Amino acid sequence: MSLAVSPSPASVGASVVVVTLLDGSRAPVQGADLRLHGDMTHAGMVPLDVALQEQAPGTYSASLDLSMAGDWVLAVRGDLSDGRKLVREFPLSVAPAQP
Ligand SMILES: [Cu+2]
Repeated sequence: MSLAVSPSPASVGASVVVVTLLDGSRAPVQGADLRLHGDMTHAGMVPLDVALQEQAPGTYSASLDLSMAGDWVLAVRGDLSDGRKLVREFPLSVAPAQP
């Protein structure tokens, strides 16, 4: 699984996250039910929780509003169509809003 955020590098504001899911032979994994949970590494933030929509085979995306600069952790959790579960965390450093 890989995760990309645009704009890149990430900054405060509207962003798009794209998760690419490939199997062991690098074929796209279709039909997964994926959610993204975003939280910061300090206490007291309201976390983000969004569903990722499959845009193309094995490519899932969602819009995010990154509300604060600093260190985030984006956790992707999901159920694959064969019943397996998936959890993976991606650290993300978010810069202040760009002018
Ligand atoms: Cu914060």
